[in-house]
Amino acid sequence: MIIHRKKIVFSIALALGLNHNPGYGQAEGDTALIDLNGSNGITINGVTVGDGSGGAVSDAGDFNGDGFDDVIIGASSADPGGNSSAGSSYVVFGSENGLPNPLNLEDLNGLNGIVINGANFFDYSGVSVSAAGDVNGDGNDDVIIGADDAESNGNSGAGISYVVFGSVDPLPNPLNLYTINGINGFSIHGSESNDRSGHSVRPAGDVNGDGLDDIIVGAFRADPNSNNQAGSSYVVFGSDSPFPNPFFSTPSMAAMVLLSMGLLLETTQVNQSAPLVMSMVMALMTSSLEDPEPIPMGTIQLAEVMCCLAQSPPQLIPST
Ligand SMILES: [Ca+2]
Ligand SMILES: [Ca+2]
Ligand SMILES: [Ca+2]
Repeated sequence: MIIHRKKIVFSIALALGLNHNPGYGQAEGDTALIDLNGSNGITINGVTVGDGSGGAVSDAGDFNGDGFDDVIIGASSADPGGNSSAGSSYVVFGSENGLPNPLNLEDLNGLNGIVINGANFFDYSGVSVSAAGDVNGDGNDDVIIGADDAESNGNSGAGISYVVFGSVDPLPNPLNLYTINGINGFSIHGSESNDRSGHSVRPAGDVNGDGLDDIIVGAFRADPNSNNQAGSSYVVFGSDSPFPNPFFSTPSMAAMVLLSMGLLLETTQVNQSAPLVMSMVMALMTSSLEDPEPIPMGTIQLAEVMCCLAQSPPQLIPST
């Protein structure tokens, strides 16, 4: 801890031009960030004033499948397409040929990396970024991007997290998150206003041991069981069956799926479009039928719904 503080102090001193010589706060052999020269590391610079690139950083696995690890950088205050703070995230591809130093994010061209832009203004996409593992089991590493201020299903600040599937084939550059369609990735929508789901996103390993990587999404301002801002976290299991998109967010959305299968009679809970219902039903129908587990009606929780959609569908019990 003390060492870290020294490094921080030293970095500040450098930034202020107070000290350019090793000695103050820098032990022999330390490397100041300003000394990165391309052979010992590189600097990656943001595009525009106020973008805030580097507010979140992570490894990105091997997103483009070329055998070299990639990184992902969030700039949640970026204004892609003039949309204030829609946010941008940048996947920078690793390379055996060396990377420019500094690497300017505006130079990403689809070959050396891609830009992933937020869907709507003030979504703050890229507030969290991470490798996701291989969520869909196609052999390519995927990434996950949080947009914790995004509106979901009319709920402001519910938050949306986007899993973008990696690919060896070139992806559009820029890739806009509003084009995520269930084939190139899927979106995980928060439940209630101001849940801020996606404020944190991380890979979860393989929690359920099915060989597919899982992810975890944090909603630190969720109010489970009427406990104000007790917070909720959601583990979403990977699946090699098609994901519904958007991924259900609320119990009422789950109810729609069940209703559409003739298993729930509470029509007041249906308020979504037919295509969305159909996509969810298709996901259910194409999922594995192994190890069904009954889920009682009326007690549908988000995590259980995620389970039933992402993994094997449960044996549904009709409402009485
Ligand atoms: Ca790569
Ligand atoms: Ca994948
Ligand atoms: Ca798994």
